[in-house]
Amino acid sequence: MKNKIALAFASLMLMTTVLFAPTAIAPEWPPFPTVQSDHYTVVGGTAETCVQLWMGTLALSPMEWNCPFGSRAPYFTPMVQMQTINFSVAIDPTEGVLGPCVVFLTVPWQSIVSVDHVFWSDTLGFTRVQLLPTGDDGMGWLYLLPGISDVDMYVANTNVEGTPVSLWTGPSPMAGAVASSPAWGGFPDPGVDNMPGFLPTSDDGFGDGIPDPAGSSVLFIPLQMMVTSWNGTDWDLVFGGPFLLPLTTGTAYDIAVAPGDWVDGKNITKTGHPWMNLMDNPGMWDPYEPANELKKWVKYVCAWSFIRYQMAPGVWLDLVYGVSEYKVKDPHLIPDINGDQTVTIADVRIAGRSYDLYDEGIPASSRPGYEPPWWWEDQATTLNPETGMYYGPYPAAWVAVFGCPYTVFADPDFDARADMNNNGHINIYDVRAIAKHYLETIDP
Ligand SMILES: [Ca+2]
Ligand SMILES: [Ca+2]
Ligand SMILES: [Ca+2]
Ligand SMILES: [Ca+2]
Repeated sequence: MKNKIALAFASLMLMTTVLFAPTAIAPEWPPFPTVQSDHYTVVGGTAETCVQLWMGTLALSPMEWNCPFGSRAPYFTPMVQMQTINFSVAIDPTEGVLGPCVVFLTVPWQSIVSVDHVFWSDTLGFTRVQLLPTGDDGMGWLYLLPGISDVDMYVANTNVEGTPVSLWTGPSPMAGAVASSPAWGGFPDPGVDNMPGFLPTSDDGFGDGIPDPAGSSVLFIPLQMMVTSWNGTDWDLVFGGPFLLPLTTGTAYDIAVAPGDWVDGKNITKTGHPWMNLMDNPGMWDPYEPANELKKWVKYVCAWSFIRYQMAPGVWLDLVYGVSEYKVKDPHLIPDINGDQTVTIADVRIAGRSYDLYDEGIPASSRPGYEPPWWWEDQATTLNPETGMYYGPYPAAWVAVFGCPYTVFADPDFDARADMNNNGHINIYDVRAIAKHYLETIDP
């Protein structure tokens, strides 16, 4: 088995080189000029994932709704992920019927900072999951008027004769039709008008049949996932490949259709929130007004999956994921870590409940007195009573050489939302960083 894995990993490394080559996405993307450019930070959010890695007929230990956050709740650490969003002048695709009502968004790839997390995997040992920009810009659509868009994404992902396929599913108006498009780099096809969920044309599978408010939006962020494992001195590439982030301010739903597989039927639903306060001021956005207070915050969500995604000959990945991102514009950034637009005692309490607790995957040397779990020394030969599998594929000799450089499990109740300085430990610094903004609010 060890040799099999080593071989598979070697071919994966070859394969990922190919997969990581940037590919042009959406050549017909409208090149409208940028009139506003703002920096947004993810103040809160979640990422839940179901993962099953296949090597030949060998199904390696699955992770259900807990990866890449192996031993703690799947909250994002605040203030880590960020990006610049460029806003175009408002366009009128209806030639005078509606007036200017669509703004095109561009996310320069150089500005994208995404997930970087270390956790323990029974299969791979200490594992680092990074989501990195591909070299292609993200792109999006923002609808300024109520009722002109239907931006929900209801998708079922399956595998047809070796090829992963995304299908629209109910209540999508195109349930059963293919959703993903090669022309858009695998993202759902926005139709011949190049605008997802734009109702006057209604030429795509976005939506749930209920028109959405002003400030509704779809955003495509092309990322690549890089999974590495710790060999004691460095991170070895395990596998990697494209990671699509199709985001909506509406509802996102995905179900994996993989008869006979562990992930069959796994599904997730997430609900976003339109751009504030465009929602309360439809049509009022003036991109040339320097003092405009609009588009202060937004909640984007994504639900997606890859079924039997081939990472290398004989190696497949089943992956179902749901993501939510609460993005706030920089001048309005406050530690509203529970996402209700005001810093209250509820935010401070999140830090209080987590006080002096440590995250998984932090360097053990930074944690005085840390004792690895009892099975650590014999991880290659000890069966995990919960999974019935060995704790790890690493030879026991590696343990003697490499020691236990990272903590294996998070302390129970560790809550990453409160880790303001992203050091894997909740302490007085974090409490103060939240409390000093007490009662500050984003919405006036
Ligand atoms: Ca369309
Ligand atoms: Ca809708
Ligand atoms: Ca709050
Ligand atoms: Ca901290």
